[in-house]
Amino acid sequence: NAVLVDGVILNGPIMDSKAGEKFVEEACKIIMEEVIQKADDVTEKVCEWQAPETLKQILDLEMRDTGESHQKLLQLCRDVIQYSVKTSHPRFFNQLYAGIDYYSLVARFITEALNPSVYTYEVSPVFLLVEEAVIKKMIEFIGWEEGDGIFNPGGSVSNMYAMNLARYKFCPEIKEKGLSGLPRLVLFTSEECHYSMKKAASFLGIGTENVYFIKTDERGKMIPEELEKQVQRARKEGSAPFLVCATAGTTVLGAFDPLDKIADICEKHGLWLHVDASWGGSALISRKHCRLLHGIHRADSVAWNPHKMLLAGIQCCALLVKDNSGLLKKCYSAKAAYLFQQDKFYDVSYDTGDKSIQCSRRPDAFKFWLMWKALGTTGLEERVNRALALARYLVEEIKKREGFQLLLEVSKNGTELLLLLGRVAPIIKERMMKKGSMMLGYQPHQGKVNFFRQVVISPHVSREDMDFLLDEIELLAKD
Ligand code: ABU
Repeated sequence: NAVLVDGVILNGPIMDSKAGEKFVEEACKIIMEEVIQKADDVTEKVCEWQAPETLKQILDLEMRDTGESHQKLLQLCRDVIQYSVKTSHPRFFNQLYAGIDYYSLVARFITEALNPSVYTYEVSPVFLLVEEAVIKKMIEFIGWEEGDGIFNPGGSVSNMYAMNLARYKFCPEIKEKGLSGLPRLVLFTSEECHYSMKKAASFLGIGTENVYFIKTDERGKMIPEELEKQVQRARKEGSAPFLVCATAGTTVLGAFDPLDKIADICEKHGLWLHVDASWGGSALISRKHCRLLHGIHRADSVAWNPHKMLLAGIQCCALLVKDNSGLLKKCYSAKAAYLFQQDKFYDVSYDTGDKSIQCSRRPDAFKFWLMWKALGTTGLEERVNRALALARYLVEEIKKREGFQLLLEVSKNGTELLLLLGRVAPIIKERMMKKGSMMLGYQPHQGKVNFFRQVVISPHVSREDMDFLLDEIELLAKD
C-alpha cells in the first residue's frame, strides 16, 4: 500500500536516522581527537601547507551523482581537519582571533544542532532572551544607562549598520525617499580605521570620496585638532557632516583614539559618534585596561566583537546603540506580515528580528553568554589582562634582542637596509607556513616596510610561546 505522488513513494522517512546518528557520533569523535584534544599541543603543526593544485587532488572535491560511503565521508572529515589551519593552536598569531574556548564551543554545537533563526520569539524563545541579556550587560560595560543592540555577522556589518543608522537619524526621510535630494553627506574617521568604513560608504551610496580620513599621531591615534579642522572644512565646502567614527583598537597598530576629546567635537558640531571597538571593546571588561576606552559612554553607537579578544567563536559581533526609543527598529524594520504578525498570542515586542537587515540570523549571543556564565566577569577579565601582559612581555624581549626592532621605533624614511628587511618578512612567512611551526601576519604600513604584527589572544599562549616566536623568526631568517 505504498503512496505514490509524482512517482515518489511517500511512505516512511527517506532518511536512515540510525545510520545518521552513528555518523554524527563518529564524526564528533574525530573532532574531539583531532581538534579539541590537540588544541594546546605545541608539538602539532599549526598548518599543513599544500599548494592549491595539490590540495584539490588530496581533497577529492568532486560532487558525484551517487553519495559516498560513511567510511569515505569520515576520511574526508579527517582530511578537512588535517589540511585546515589550526586557529586554536597556541602559535597561531595570524589574525585578531585565536584559541579555543570550550564553553562557547559547546554553545556552538548546541546551536548547530538546534538550527534556530533569531527573529521571532516563537522560533527562538531562549536565544532571543539570551541576546537581550547579553546586550544589556555589554551596554552596562560601555557605561550607558540604557540602550539597544543587535548581533551581526562581523564588525564590518556592525560599522555599516551604524553608518546607516547615523544617516537615518540625520535625515529620517531617506528610508522612503532614498538618496536623491540629499546634500553631500560627509563622515570622518582616522587614517588607521578599518577598511570596512570605505566599503560601507560605498555600499550605502555615500561614496568613498566623502569619507574624510583624519591624520593620526605616531602611535596611530586620531588627532582631535585635525578632526576639528576637517569638520570645518566640510562645512565650508557646503557639505553635511553627520558622523565621526573613532576606533578603539585599530586593526594593525592596536591604537585607541582619544574618545573623550572626539566626543567633545561631536557634541559641538552635533555629529553622531560611532566607536569601532570591534577589536578593543573587550578591554572594557578589564578594570586595569578599560581606561583605554575612556569616554566611550559618550558614543551614540559601538561595534564590539567578543569573538576576538574574548574567544567567543567566529562570529560574535554586536552593534550597540545608546538610543532606547526604537531608532534601530524604525531605521531597519520592514514589518513583514508573514513573520512579524502583530496579533500573536504573546508579547510581540520580543520579536526583535525586524531590527536587523537580515532575515535569518544566527544565535551568536548564546556562545558569549555560556562562556560568560562559565568564566564569570572575572574570568573574562583575567583573559584580557593576561593577553595584554604577554604583549608587554614580548615588547620588552624585542627591545633586548639584537636584530629585532619595534615598528614604532623604525623611521619612516626607509634606509636601504630597511627596504631590504621589508623583503625578508614574506620569506620568513613562507618558511614558517611550510614548516607549520607558527602563523604570524606581516604587512607594510603607512610608508613603513613589511613588518610582523604579533597578536596575542589565546589563554593557551604562554611566555614560552613568545620566546619561541622570536627564536623561530631568527632561525627561519638565519641565512
Ligand atoms: N576586522 C578583521 C581583522 C582581521 C585581522 O586583521 O585579523
